[in-house]
Amino acid sequence: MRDVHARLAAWMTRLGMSVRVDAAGNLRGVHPAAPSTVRRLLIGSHLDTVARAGAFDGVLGVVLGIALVQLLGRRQHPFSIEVVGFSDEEGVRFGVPFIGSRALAGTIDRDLLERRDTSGRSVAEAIRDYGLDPDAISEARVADAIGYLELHIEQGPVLERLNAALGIVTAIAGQTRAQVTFTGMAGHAGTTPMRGRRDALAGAAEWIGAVERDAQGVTGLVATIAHVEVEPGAGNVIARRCRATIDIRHADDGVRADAARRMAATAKEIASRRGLDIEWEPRLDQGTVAMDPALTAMLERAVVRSGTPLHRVASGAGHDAMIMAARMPAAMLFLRSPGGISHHPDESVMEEDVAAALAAGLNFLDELAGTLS
Ligand code: HGY
Ligand code: MN
Ligand code: MN
Repeated sequence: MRDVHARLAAWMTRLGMSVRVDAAGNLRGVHPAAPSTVRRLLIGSHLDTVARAGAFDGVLGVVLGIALVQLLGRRQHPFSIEVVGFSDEEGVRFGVPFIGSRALAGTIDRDLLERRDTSGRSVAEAIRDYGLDPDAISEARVADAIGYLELHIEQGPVLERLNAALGIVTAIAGQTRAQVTFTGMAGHAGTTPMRGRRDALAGAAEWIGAVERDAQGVTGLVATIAHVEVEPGAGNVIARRCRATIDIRHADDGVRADAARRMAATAKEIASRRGLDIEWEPRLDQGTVAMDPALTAMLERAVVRSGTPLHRVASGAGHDAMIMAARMPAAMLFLRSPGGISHHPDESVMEEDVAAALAAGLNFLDELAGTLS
């Protein structure tokens, strides 16, 4: 993150932007407006990634924000532009996402600062380790922005299937995340009869299959169990404990909540039948968020003016825009993901789509300025 901050801060500074890192580790560069106004547009995305990620998820939106400032040159709009590189959107390290954007939205609480990573370091300690002051986190909050724009890869197959360069995001699907712990009893793999075992991993495995079958049966529902920790983890010892993360998403909050309830009940049923203890620890219950109609209409006009065909698409992936939307009008523009590939080293973008996004972005700034003057 230090390297990314240094590289992007150098680009921002060269463009005359004032650059800082706030108490949540967000990189923030401000391009001043015409002197007479204090209004501010935020353009941002996240700089953190998942493990073994691609090179565009998140960072593309920050670099495109800087590129828009560069393309503006001496042109001034009746609002300043703040480009934000959020510090932690994926939630990989602490199990809860959107830490950076929650600091700007002012929704970080003590619980979040106390969450610990697998080495036992808390969010607050990690902030201190980086050389920042977690007690100053409230200063990261943005109170007066006129809006938030996020440019991001689609991370799915829709735009490619439509042979479309860009997509206007209508809404961002809600997500439920939890950690589920099955606890049984360790035992000797060679001497313990199969009948009567309290095998935590076997119980979790039965649950994982049941979750997949459940989600396959509901249109638009996705449920993913992708991180499993087994104790003691020796090949000749029956697993005493198995911790698994579950990630459930659907555009309709009711469908998602019902699925979460069903999948928790299934875990409980399997655990009791197998003599296992079960613990379901909620990590996130984020509702579906619609993008702001007025800002999205400006984005649509901007795309049409740039000559790119207009397509609207819902987002299955979560984004900082869903957090910022709680505090200000938010809009998102997707770029096509070749092969629908993301969260994978082969993630890519097409240069002509990046050019289309920048053209639309510049038109969006004009559209926004037109509504203010
Ligand atoms: O998980 C997501 O939806 C995003 O990549 N943070
Ligand atoms: Mn991601
Ligand atoms: Mn992302």
